[in-house]
Amino acid sequence: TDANIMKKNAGYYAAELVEDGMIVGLGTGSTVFFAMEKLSSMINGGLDIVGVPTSYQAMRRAREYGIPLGTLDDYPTLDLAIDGADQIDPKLRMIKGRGAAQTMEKCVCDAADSFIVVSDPSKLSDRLDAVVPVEVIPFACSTMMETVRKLGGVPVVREGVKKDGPVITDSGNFEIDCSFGIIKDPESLESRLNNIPGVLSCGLFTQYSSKTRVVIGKKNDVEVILL
Ligand code: DER
Repeated sequence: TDANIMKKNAGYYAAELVEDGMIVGLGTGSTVFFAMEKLSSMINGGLDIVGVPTSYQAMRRAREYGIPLGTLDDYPTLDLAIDGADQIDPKLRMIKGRGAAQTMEKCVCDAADSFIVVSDPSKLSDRLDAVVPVEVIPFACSTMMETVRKLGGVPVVREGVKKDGPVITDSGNFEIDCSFGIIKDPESLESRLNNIPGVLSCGLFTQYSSKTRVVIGKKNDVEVILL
């Protein structure tokens, strides 16, 4: 499909930014998979890298592609992190977490010198108004949802599709999808959500714009946006 062609163009372009000897954060989601596919053939061609996966799924897929893996524990700082996003505004602030992996994705993004976001035109928006996923320990879930309501949000526990009951994240917690409508001050909303007791992370990524390059896959090429 056209969407896959655009994702593939973005992913392949991002992979070609990876240099020999780099430690590379590997994000979660369908677009990053194309970057992994390209890295796999570059590794067959002699590229020597270590990948740090952001989820069980990213780890599994990287293994299938033969990408040597390490952990954030082994490599506390990374050269590059390649990840996807759900919504990106003109200041390169973004919302992530559709895949319920944003907690470890944010750790890997934070550890990286440079953040490469692989996406397609559908992710770009003049303002942030997408659902904000928030990972919370089950113990605190109901109280946290009350606090989200007081912040003007509508919280919904993310339910499994092939599992009865809530989605359980790779860290064993719940993911709460919070709708706020148009988010006028994403920085302060991110810190308010982060500070709710029991919350591990939220999908607002507003602190990384200066080290971010957004690669927008198009049908025949890519557009790279940076501040
Ligand atoms: O969950 C995430 O944060 C993923 O990166 C997601 O936002 C992007 O997934 P996609 O590349 O399949 O759209």
